[in-house]
Amino acid sequence: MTYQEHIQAELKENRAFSAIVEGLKSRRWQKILIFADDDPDGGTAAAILIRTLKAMRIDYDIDMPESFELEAFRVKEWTSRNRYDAIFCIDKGTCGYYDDFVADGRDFVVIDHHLYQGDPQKCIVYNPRKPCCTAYLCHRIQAALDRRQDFDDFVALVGLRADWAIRPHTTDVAEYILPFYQEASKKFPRILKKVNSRPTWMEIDQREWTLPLNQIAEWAFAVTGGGFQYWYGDRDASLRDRHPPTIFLNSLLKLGQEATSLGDIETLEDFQRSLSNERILRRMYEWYLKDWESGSTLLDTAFRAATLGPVSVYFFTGGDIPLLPMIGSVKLGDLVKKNNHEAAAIIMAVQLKNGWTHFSMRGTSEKIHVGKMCSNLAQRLVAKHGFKDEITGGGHPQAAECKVRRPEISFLSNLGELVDYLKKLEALDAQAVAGKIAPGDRTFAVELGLSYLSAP
Ligand SMILES: [Mn+2]
Repeated sequence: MTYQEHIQAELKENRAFSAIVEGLKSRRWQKILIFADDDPDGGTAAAILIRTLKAMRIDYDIDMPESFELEAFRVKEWTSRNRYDAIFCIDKGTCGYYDDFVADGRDFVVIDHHLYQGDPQKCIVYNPRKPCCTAYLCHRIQAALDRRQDFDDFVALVGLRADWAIRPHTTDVAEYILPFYQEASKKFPRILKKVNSRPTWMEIDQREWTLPLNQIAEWAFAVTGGGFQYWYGDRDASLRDRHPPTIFLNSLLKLGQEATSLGDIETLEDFQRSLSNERILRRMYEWYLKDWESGSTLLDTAFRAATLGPVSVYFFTGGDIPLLPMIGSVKLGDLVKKNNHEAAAIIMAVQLKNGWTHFSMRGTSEKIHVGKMCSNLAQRLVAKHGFKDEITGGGHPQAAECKVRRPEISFLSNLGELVDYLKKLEALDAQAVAGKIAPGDRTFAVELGLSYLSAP
C-alpha cells in the first residue's frame, strides 16, 4: 500500500481526520490559532502544519506554551484579542476539559498521539490511538491536502525519531507509519546509515553506532530544550530573553522556504550549516553537549539501593541538573550492560533551584511500572498537602516523572514520602519471595508498580 492509499483509507474511516482535511480545504477556517507543545515533536508538527496553512493562504497565530496541557487562561488571553475560526491544539495531550474551549463559531481541533486523559466530545479529536507522533499526524493532513513536499518528509522523520516513534535498525517500524517510512527513507537514505561517531542519548541499547537522523533528532531536542525548558539564558547572555522552541520552529520554516536539497545531507554538520541562524543554534547545541558531559559525570554516583524481584533499583540524588532524565536513561543502559542485570530501574530525586522537588524514574523493562509509582506517589503527596495542580505525577511503564511545584514543601519531606513508598515495595517483595503474600496484597503490590507479581 502506498502512503497516499493509506491516507485515503483513513479519510474514509476516521471522521476527525476527514473533518480537519475538509475544514481546511473548504476554507471554512480562515483564521486559526495554534497551540503547539514546545518539544521537538511539537515544533516539527507546527512547522508542517504552518507550511500547509501558508501554502493554502490561511491566516494563523502560534503559541508554544511551557505547560504540556493547555490552560484556560491562555485560550482566554488570545481569544479576547482576536477572533479565530478554529483553535488547533497540537501534541498537548487529549484532555476532557478541552471541550470548554469550544465556542460559538469556533472549533477546537486536537491533534495528538498521547494516551487519552479524557474523552472530549465537542472537539474534533484526531488521535488515532496508535504509536506515532504529532508531526506525523500533521504530515498525514498535509499529504491528504496534496501539499506535501520532500522537505516535510524530512521534518516528519525528525519528529518521529525525536519522539521515539521510529527507531531505525533497532525496532520494526509500526504498521501505521510504515507506508510513509518506506517512501521517506528512500528520499533520505544518507541520514539512515549507521555511522561511528558520538552516540546520542537515543542509543540506549548500544553505544557503538548512531545515525545522522538520530543526531539531528538529538540536536532538535537540544535546541528546543526537549519540552523540559532546558534553556541556557541563565548562563549565556546571548541566549537571554529568547524562546528556543520558537527559534527552532522559525529555523525549520526558513530552511523549508530556501528549499535546499536535504537529500544531500549526510551529517549533523551538513544540516547545521544549512540553517540560517546557524550561530545561535550552534551555541545552544554546544551548551547542551557541555551540560550532557557534566551531568553524566554526576550520574556516575548512582548506586544500587534495592532489589525488587528481578529488578535492580539504582538511586541518585542531587541538585538541579539539566538533562537529568535523559542522562539517567543512558546511564541505566550502561549499568545494565556492565552488571549484566536482567532488568533495572533508576530513581532520580533532585531539588530544583526554585525549591521544587523532582522525582524522575526510568526502567529497562515492564517488570516494574514506574508510571504507577510516580502517579501513586503524587496522590499520596496530594493527600498530605493538597495542591493537586502543583503536585503531579505519572508516565509510562518505563519512564515517569513526579513533580512537587511548591517550594514550601521541603525536599526532605518529599524524599521521606518516596522512601516510605519504596520501603512498602520492598516489604511486599519480601513477602512474595517468602511465598507468604496474601492475594489481596499481591493485587495491591501490582497497583503500586510491582508488575512482575501480576502472574503468580
Ligand atoms: Mn509528541
